[in-house]
Amino acid sequence: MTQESRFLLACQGKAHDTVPVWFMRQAGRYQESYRALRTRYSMLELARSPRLMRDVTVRPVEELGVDAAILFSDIMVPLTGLGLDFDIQENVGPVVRDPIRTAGQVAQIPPFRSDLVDYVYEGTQLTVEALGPIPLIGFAGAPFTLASYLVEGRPSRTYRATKEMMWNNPAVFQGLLEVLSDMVIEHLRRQAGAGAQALQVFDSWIGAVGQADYQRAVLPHMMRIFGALKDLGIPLIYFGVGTQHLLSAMAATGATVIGVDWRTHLPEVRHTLGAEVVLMGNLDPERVVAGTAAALSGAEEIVKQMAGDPRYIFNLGHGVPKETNPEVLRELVSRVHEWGRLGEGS
Ligand code: 1CP
Repeated sequence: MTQESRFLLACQGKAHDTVPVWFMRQAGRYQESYRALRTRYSMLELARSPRLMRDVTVRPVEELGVDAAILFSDIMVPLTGLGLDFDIQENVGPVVRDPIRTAGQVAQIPPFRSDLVDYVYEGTQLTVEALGPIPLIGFAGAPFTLASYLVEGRPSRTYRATKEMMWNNPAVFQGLLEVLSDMVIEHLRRQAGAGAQALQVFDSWIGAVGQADYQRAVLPHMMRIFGALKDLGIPLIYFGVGTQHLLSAMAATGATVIGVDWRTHLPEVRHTLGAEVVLMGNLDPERVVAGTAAALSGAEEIVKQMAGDPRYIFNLGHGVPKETNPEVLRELVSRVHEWGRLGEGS
């Protein structure tokens, strides 16, 4: 009998041996193996090759001993299936050739053609085969976070053009979130069809939106997305940064797991959201850059507060920074497993 994954058991609130751990951006620049590959291939070349995708996805599992893998891709990748042109620029991030600002541009976006990104699903299948008992998390960007890149044209910290569209052209903004939501649903369903055992929706920049605007302009789309994935019967993770004011609404979307950043106190989030929802987080990513002592002291505090909670998964509060020493992450994984065992009931 194969050992059941502690990550999947925690997602279901079922008994498991210790606190599961994985890291957002566990594949990336902090790894020597990734930097070596990037001298030969661009980020998008890696993400468009099923075999390279598989190799990059599997490596952190081998190197760190984490309990889940996340598909190596990017939230921008499926936009190809909407006929939208973008690039991932060195030290910048996603850049969109023709930022979307008008009703005409939104009306011209064709329905999502998942066959144009079949390499994602082929890579998913290859990766699941290679991972064996370790589950694979498929993912997509959430409509607001995707819209922020499409409307701004590049990474932004104010989201000014996106918010202007939300307030000044609500019908256009709603139309855009609608086509993006359709894409997200289909893209995630195809990853599940190819074997992904859990799905995560990254709404990284949603924390910039106020509570009332979230309820009015974004929440209906998120409810539609999670509602449309429910019949898959696999864990659905919803993550954002700076979301303290949105957590109750996020938990009402139908997501099984809520990922929270380092600003929140997890026992307080548990108290607010109740016992049913699975919580994931939330070590300050800067702690792993600061070194082993800072990482372990922060993690020990979190794990000792949450161990014994059957619906808890350890992660950082956001992605692994590229300046991280992999040795710190390796040590972190083994200590979280050790502390998590102490707290588990039975
Ligand atoms: O090689 C490179 O150039 C490295 C940069 C890089 C990497 C490693 C980008 C450009 N994307 C990725 C891979 C990636 N992106 C993964 C798989 C790796 C893993 O997690 O193990 C995932 C899940 C993403 C998702 C993603 N892309 C998000 C959501 C997660 C998050 O970090 O908030 C976002 C916001 C993006 C956009 C993006 N792509 C790349 C960068 C540098 C950014 C952020 C730009 C910004 O600051 O706005």
